[in-house]
Amino acid sequence: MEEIPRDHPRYHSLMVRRRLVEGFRAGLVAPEGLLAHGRGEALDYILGEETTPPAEEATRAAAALLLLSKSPVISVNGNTAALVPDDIVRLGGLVPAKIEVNLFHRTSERVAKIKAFLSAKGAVGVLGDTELVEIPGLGSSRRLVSREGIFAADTVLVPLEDGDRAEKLVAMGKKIIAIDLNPLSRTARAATITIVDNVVRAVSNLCLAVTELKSKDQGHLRSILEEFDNQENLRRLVELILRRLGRLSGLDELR
Ligand code: PTJ
Repeated sequence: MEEIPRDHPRYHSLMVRRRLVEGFRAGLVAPEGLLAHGRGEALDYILGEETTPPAEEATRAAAALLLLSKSPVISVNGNTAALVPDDIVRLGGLVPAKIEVNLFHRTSERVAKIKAFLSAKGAVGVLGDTELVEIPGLGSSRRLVSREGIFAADTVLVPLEDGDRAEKLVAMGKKIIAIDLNPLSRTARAATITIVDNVVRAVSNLCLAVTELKSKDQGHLRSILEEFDNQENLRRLVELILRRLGRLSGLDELR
């Protein structure tokens, strides 16, 4: 691939794109994953390409929830595997949480490639290819989940979801942590906790928050959760977007 000059103003963003394209060429990422990333990039651009205070709060609440859970699972799709494989493996070890490959555009070949890729990064016992059962009422291939993984989980971390699975998992009584740059998406609205941030920053921040909170007692973790209100957090994010666009367009009253 051609060299990206380090002094390019969009260097970081171009390097993230490169990781995704390499993941696509290696058979980890679905073609649709490239399109989904473009949508995410546009929202990230509007959010200033940085972790916002509401996202920080959501990340802290998510870390508390993961640590309080008895059987947490990290659901991994093609984009997540290509963009943050090391952080996913690290997070799985820190919590600890099981890792399960779960794809919307599912092929057994891509599941196997993602599993092998994560295993080569140090993940142990990656789920998603055997002992599959169905999430009730879900039509997409995402319904196929591991019996001892997502199906049995009390909390599922779902980076970059595509819509209705989060709702169905909540209906099954599970707690859902979504990572989604779109605060208006169905996933963001349905989740117990939504981290509106780029997965590239969010998973690494989650690792930091879990490390910090790991030594705290359960009462402390519960109080973090009780203080967190997902709908209010999403509302603040939309407000933040409005203010930012207002500032950029020079509309004083929105400053
Ligand atoms: O690997 P597969 O087969 O499971 O497919 C994965 C994709 C992402 C293609 C599939 O889940 C899909 O089609 O997702 P959607 O419906 O495009 O939704 C993805 C959501 O993630 C959108 O709300 C995007 O804004 C958001 N998103 C995209 N890139 C990022 C992101 N959120 C956080 N960080 C990103 N880098």
